[in-house]
Amino acid sequence: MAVDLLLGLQWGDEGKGKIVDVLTKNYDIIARFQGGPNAGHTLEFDGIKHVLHTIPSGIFHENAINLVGNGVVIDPVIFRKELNNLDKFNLDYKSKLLISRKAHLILPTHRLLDAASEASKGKAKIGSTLKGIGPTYMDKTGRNGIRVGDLEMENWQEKYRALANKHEAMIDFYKAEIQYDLADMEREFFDAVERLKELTFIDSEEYLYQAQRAGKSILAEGAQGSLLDIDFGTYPYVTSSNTTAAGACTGLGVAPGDIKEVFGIFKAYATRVGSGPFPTELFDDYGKTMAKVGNEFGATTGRPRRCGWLDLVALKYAVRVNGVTQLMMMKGDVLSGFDKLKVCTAYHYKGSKIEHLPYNIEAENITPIYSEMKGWAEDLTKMSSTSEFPAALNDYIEFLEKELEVPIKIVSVGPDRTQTIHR
Ligand code: 2SA
Ligand code: MG
Repeated sequence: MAVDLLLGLQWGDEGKGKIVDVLTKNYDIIARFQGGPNAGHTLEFDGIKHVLHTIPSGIFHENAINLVGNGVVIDPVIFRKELNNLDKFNLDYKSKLLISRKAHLILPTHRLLDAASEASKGKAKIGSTLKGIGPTYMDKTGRNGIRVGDLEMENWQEKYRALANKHEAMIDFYKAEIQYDLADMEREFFDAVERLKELTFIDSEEYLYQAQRAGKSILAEGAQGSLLDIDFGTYPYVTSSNTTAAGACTGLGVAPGDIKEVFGIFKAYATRVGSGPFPTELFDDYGKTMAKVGNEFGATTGRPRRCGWLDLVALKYAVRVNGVTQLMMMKGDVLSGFDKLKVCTAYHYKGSKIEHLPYNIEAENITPIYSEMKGWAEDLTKMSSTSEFPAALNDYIEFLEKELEVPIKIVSVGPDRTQTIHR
């Protein structure tokens, strides 16, 4: 059996959590392969909204195994909170939530380093989620990190102490004015580690290999979005992992040839949370309406998200880098009532028109070139089949398919599981 991938094609918050939840019935295993509790994956069903950060979005299905892969970074404190939330729903997750031994741990001092680094950057800050993501991946690539498998060793606390001491010296180096009580944070951390240890740690690459041999189907769930990829995103305003398709190979240990479908998920408009370039960003009433109707606030930090028109230059780039085979368009319902819609199809860049994403997409270099389209007035949220779609929505979808050269197979018309229309 093959591995399918589901990835965000913009700056995150495309609706990956919702679609993974919808697709889980088709899979035996749902696996996260990168990122950590910076992610906020929102699922809605039976009138309840759930936000997951580290735990894969298949957890609410009885039969699916949910795997936190080696490419993920785990904060035991946040993980425990997520488990406590699941407890409220009497969910028996113990047998179906597995953790890779090779996943790295976010320590309390990683969070402090994230805060100190951001404070030291002033206006140039990344706008990170302050969850310690960057410093944890730095320790991973710097070969200093502590992994889940270390928790099974006798001496892991010595390793912890040595690393935390080093971090404290680094925090001093930043001279950042951050207030903290490390002893308190550590108490919370060590408590939470005990909870984490109640779960099953596995050699996940071996597990996935055997699962594939046994004919099991696997869905890899991306976090953040392609434009936040450490290599292909709008560097340095990116996250610290590979959010693109290749990240699933390194973050799970699956072979490139085993990947079959690549589901690319995008919003019918664009949003970004945190700093960094955003060529189609809107500061007018259209943008404000998107933010308000779309309820555009960070699911992890609560920060307001910046909103703008759909950027096809950036979207094409993401489709190509990921090898997307099927597209899913989210939040078309938010655009109901717009008298017109704009889609960016090219950029004016240093005096000429270009149709690819250049090295530097800072606002001063780029003016988006738009195609204007008709909007639709109809409320989409109660629709259950494409036959109900207004003509202007069909035109919008067909225009995007033609430009992107990939079919749009799902159109989401609201946050609930049931508001999902297959084409
Ligand atoms: P970090 O914390 O080091 O990964 O931040 C680096 C940049 O990556 C952005 N980032 C995100 N962008 C959108 N959604 C994310 N998850 C949360 C959500 C974000 C939130 O679902 O809403 O609640 O604010 C996410 N995670 C990281 C981040 O904004 C920085 O630009
Ligand atoms: Mg999100």
